Amino acid sequence: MIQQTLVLIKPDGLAKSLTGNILAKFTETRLEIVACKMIRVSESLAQEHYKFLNDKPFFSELIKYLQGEFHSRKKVMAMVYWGEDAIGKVRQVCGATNPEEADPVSIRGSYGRITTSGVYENVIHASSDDKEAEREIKLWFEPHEIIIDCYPTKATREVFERITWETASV
Ligand code: IDP
Ligand code: MG
Repeated sequence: MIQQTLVLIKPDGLAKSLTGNILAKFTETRLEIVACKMIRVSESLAQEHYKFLNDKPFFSELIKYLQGEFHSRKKVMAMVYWGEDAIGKVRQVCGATNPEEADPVSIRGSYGRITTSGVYENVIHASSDDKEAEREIKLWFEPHEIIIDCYPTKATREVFERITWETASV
């Protein structure tokens, strides 16, 4: 089945300069990147992303972690991978949630760690099923940021202010 899935390179993966290594590991899936951007993650976005874990004892640390509070740069790289069985293939390369238990050749097994305060710094996020992928992709991306039509869209007419370049390109 053709699927799309959300992948986030979390702040630890970016702070450790692992983007190239992570993308290289994903090339073996032969999936296609159909969207990609760098994001400063707000508290509300982090809380919405992980809302199903909000009763866990590690929730507040997890929100700080995703926002980059424990790393020098507050940023996350968000991507959509697309292709045959994308969700399972990406999860396979990603590895288990606990980096100590993850397959050592997986991304989390190779690069993840558990901090002394118990945060699983597991380098990346990957959607775990179709429903989660749809919710997460729609949370992190607008339709125009994705180069394929993965979910139905509708035209809207809204009036709002936006920031633009002060001068034209030369
Ligand atoms: P997943 O990322 O493999 O889908 P989830 O259960 O959805 O795992 O958990 C989301 C994130 O919450 C994990 O990636 C990890 O960063 C963190 N997390 C999950 N379980 C624990 C835990 O027991 N201790 C600390 N952090 C955890
Ligand atoms: Mg999950």
